[in-house]
Amino acid sequence: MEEKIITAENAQPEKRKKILSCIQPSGIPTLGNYLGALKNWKLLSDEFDSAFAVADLHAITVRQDPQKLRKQIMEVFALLLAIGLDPEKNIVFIQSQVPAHAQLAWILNCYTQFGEMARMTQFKDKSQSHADNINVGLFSYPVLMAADILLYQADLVPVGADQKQHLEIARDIANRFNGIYGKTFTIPDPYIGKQGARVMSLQDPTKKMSKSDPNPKSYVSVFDTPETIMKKIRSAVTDSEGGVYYGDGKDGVNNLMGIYSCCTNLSYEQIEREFAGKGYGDFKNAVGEAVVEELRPVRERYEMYMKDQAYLKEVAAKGAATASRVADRTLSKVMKKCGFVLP
Ligand code: ATP
Ligand code: LTN
Repeated sequence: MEEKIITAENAQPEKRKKILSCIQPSGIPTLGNYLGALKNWKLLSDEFDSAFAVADLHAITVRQDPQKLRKQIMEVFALLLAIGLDPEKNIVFIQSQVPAHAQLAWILNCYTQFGEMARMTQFKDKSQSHADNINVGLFSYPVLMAADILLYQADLVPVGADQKQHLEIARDIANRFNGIYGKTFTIPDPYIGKQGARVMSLQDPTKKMSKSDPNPKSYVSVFDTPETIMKKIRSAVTDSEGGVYYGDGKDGVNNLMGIYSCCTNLSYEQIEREFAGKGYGDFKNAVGEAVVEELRPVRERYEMYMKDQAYLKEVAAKGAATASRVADRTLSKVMKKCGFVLP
């Protein structure tokens, strides 16, 4: 058989995979958001064609104060730059500035079943914690998330473990649409980093650390000062036994070990060796210091970006224009397939 010689002319460059992820501006991001999602985004952004957004449309599924929301959107946008995402190489944008997200979400709503949404764990949890406002947006939240992902034909979606169920729905919706109309959407895979996939609350280590938790002692915010971080980690709930090792019934210690491991790259065995014969006081001090050092450069860059709001707005507008070009291509394809008449 004739051997095919690959030359510069006939080479089919392997298509770079695409990733997309978003974070809600529903409060100040926590160490959980950072270790579970943002840190991976930076690592992956060097390797993939990437788009990252502030999911502000998602944030209004829970009642927000307009002034606070406006502030938080810009804070989280500044944070995306502070973690090192390069807006020249990645698409970094604000979801509501790209109308295609809301447009595709409406269409996909009509290809999603009521029963599929009703069994979403996050919907059940949030309907309990916001019993006075179980709005339809909260219910169809995963459809908007599917629209975010499918518009960019993302291959991979880096998220924390809590978002796995929403990713499965996005895949189901995409498969269903492709089944009816022929291949339209790339089927996305979740990318869930091993460590930090689920950082737990410092006050109740059976619950995930959440930026909307009413008790600020339960989370470390990425903008907390070193003193606050040390105080919060020192008051983290552990157990009365005293040994630093990973095990059943040691949720608090397991959580701190996970955090320490993410910040230092040490394995659990190495951590157990480091703290053999030592108490929780020494351990918590070491965890606190590791977290302070991990977040220090992020906080410093964040403070620098926040001083220049005009620059942030300009970067966001450019990001939205680029995002719209990509998203509109997919939206037009979908609209044609559904039978709409394009202008
Ligand atoms: P809220 O608490 O307002 O519901 P959230 O922090 O859970 O918000 P997002 O802001 O949308 O949710 O999350 C952004 C990313 O951070 C997602 O990929 C999510 O999986 C991840 N994430 C959130 N909390 C944690 C956590 N405790 N541990 C690991 N990853 C997390
Ligand atoms: N629901 C997500 C935030 C989010 C998202 C997305 C994540 C909105 N749209 C698209 C990945 C891809 C959450 O993490 N709570």
